[in-house]
Amino acid sequence: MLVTNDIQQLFDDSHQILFLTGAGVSTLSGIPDYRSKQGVYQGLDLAPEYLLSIQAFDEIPEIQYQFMQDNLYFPKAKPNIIHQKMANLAQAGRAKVVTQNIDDLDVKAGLSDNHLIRFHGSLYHLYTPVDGQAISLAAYQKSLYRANDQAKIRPAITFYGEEPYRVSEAIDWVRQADLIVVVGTSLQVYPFAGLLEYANNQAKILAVNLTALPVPARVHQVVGDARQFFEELQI
Ligand code: CNA
Repeated sequence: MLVTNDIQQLFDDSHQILFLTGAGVSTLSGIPDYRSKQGVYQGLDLAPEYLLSIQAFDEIPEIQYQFMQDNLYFPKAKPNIIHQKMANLAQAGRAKVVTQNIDDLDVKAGLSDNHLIRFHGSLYHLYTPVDGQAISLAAYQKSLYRANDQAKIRPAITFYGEEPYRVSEAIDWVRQADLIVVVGTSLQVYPFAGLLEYANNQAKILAVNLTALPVPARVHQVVGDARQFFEELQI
């Protein structure tokens, strides 16, 4: 049992719930995370922080493109019970979500920008930086380069070395929350990992993750499977 009576009570009593999520909410949908034992970062020849950097997009774009095609793109993946329950609560006006995920599964579960911040963008928004033109996924899957002029295509994700999206809005959402629930993230990537510093003194903070996290003492940690947690949670 991961959801104790006290935890259920916390959800029942809260009006402004904020979920801060990472790759662990999508593993159940068949998308690997980065840092687990089966994660994408295992066995790489290049440092992942370089491979997924803006510098690598400039210097080794074809290697980066192949890596992303092979490891990050899962266009057929479907949202799971975690995305669904977060979306239900958001649609009832009781929750918002700030995610590091770039897989669009929260959008597929029904969330839109007024309840969702995709802090690291989306793999499925593609464009040519040279002129900002939108490119289809089908075209990008065929080639890194636009057919008519060979302009380089990129996804609108936050590469290492770039700024995340909607940072000040995310900070406001953290400040306004009375319950913050961190789910499925190793909290290794900044500035996302620093968002908790903006939590209101009265806010309650929960972290649900397979492994224990380096978080302040005020955070109540639930070490376990997020799927089980959301199955047990009555929301
Ligand atoms: P991470 O560093 O790979 O951490 C994931 C965490 O989730 C780990 O601590 C795991 O133990 C935990 N975890 C995995 N499965 C479960 C589960 N079922 N229940 C509970 N916990 C679980 O990934 P982060 O999200 O922390 O790192 C941030 C990066 C990863 C962001 O820039 C993302 O864009 C990027 N990423 C995104 C996706 C995606 O969009 N689905 C996939 C892989 C990586």
